[in-house]
Amino acid sequence: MDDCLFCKIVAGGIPARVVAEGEQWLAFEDVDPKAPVHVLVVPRRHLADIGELGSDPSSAAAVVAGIAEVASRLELTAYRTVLNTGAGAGQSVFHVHAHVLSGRDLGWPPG
Ligand code: DGP
Repeated sequence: MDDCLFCKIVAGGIPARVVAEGEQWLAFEDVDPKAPVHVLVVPRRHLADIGELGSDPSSAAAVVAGIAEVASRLELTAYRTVLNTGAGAGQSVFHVHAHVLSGRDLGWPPG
């Protein structure tokens, strides 16, 4: 997708601090961190949201593997994974991404 921010990051057209990557996924630091650790895990393929991700089991599995790899690489013992879906729930970039948050107390339930 030519006008997709995260497609541009995946393609290397926009710089990002890459934490880890796989054949079908990329993990990079969020530019506006909400916790000491705030990493985004995205499928390389453009899929708008979790609904589209759910129709691509290969990419869905890749995102989950990416989350696990980030947690392992950063030695996270406790972390939260969030996928905002729809503007009303806070999604602002419509290339599905999992937020991986850690490094502070994470209250429950989330706001
Ligand atoms: P969401 O609101 O759930 O769609 O999350 C989008 C996240 O993307 C938000 O936490 C900020 C992050 N973000 C926006 N633009 C950029 C960028 O250019 N680079 C990086 N690394 N993150 C970005």
